[in-house]
Amino acid sequence: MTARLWDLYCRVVDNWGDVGVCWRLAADLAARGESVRLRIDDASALAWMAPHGMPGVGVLPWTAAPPDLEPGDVVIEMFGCRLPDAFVARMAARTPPPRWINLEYLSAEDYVERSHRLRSPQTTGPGAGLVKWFYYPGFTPATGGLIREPDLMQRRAAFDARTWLRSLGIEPDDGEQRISLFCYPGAPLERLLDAAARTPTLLLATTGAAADLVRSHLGSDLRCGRLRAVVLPALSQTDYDRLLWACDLNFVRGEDSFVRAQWAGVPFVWQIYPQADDVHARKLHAFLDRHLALADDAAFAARLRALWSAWNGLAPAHEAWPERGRWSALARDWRETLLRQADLTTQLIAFVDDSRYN
Ligand code: TRH
Repeated sequence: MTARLWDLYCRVVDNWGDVGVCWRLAADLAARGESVRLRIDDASALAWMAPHGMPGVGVLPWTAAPPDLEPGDVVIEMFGCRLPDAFVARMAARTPPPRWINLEYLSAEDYVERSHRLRSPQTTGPGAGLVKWFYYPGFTPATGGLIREPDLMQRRAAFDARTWLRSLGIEPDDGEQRISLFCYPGAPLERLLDAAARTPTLLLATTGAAADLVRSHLGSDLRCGRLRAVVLPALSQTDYDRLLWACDLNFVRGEDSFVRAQWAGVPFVWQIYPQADDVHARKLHAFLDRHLALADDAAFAARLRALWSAWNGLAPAHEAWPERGRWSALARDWRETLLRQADLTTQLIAFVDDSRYN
C-alpha cells in the first residue's frame, strides 16, 4: 500500500490538549507508514512535548495564506478548526478530491454514537461539491475509538517505575503512595492535601498550574504532614505517560491526559475543561455513567462520583474516599473494556479506505 499524504490542521485554542492530541495522531499515523503534514498555528509546545519530532511528520506553520500546497489524500480538520478558504478551494480542484474529515473533541455522551461518520455535503463556499465527514472519538465500538499506539501496552508492561523515577533524580520510598497532579488553576487542592498528608505520600506535580498550586499551598519546603511534593519539569508526552504509569493515583485534565490515564490502568480523577452553562458537568457525568457501570458496589460508585464532582467544583467537598482496592479493580476492568475496541488510528485508516465513505 503506498503511503497516503495526510494534512492535519490544528488551531491551538488554549492549554495543551489541541496540540497534544494532534501530535499523537500525526505521530501514530507516521509510525504506521503514512506521510503527515501537521499545519499548526502555535507549535511552541512541541519543543518539550515531542523534542525529537517523528520521521514522517512535517510541522508547518498555519499562516493566513498557507503556501500553495497541493492538498493531500486526506485532510483532517481537527476539532472543527475551520480550514482556510484558499486551501478548501484547492481541495475542490483536486482530482480525486481529498477525503475531508472533521475530527471532533472526545465525549462519552450519547450524541457521539449518533453523529459519528455523519456525512455533510458542502453546497456553498469554496468547498461546494465536496463532502465533509464528522468523526467522533469515543469509548464504545459505535464510535471512532481512542488513540492507542500498537506497542503502548507492551511498553506499559515493561516499565519500571523505580528506574524511571531515579532517572529524574527522585528516590522513591516503597512505603509511599505516589500521586501525580495535572490540573487547572483553582483545583481544590487543599482537600487532596489534607487527605493525602495522613499517609506517606509522594505528590508529583506537573509543570504549570499544578506546580503553582502546590507551591502556594506547601511553601518552599514542599511538605505537609507525611506528604512530600516534587515539582516536575515539562515532560515529553512519552515521559508524561511514564509518570502516569509510575503512580498509584493520577489526577488528569482535559482530553489527552484523561485518555492516557485510562491506558495506565490505575485509579484516576479527571478535571474536565470548564465550559459555560455547565456543559462540562454533563460530559463528566456521561463518562462516569459508562465508567461506573463496571463498578460492583453502589456505595463505592457514589463515593467516586462525589470525589470527581467535588474535584470539578460541581458539588461540596466529598467525605469518604473510594476504597482503593475496588478503585484499582475498576481501573483495570475499564482498560480491558477499552482494549477490546479498535484504536482510533486503525479505525480512521479503515474509514479512509472504505469506498462507502467517498
Ligand atoms: O492541556 P489540557 O487542558 O488541554 C485542553 C483539552 O485538550 C481540552 O479538551 C481542550 O478543549 C482544551 O485543551 C482547549 O489537557 P490535555 O488534553 O490533557 O492536554 C495536555 C497535553 O500535554 C497532553 O498531550 C499531555 C501533555 N503533557 C506533556 O506532554 N508533558 C507534561 O509535562 C504535561 C503536564 C502534559
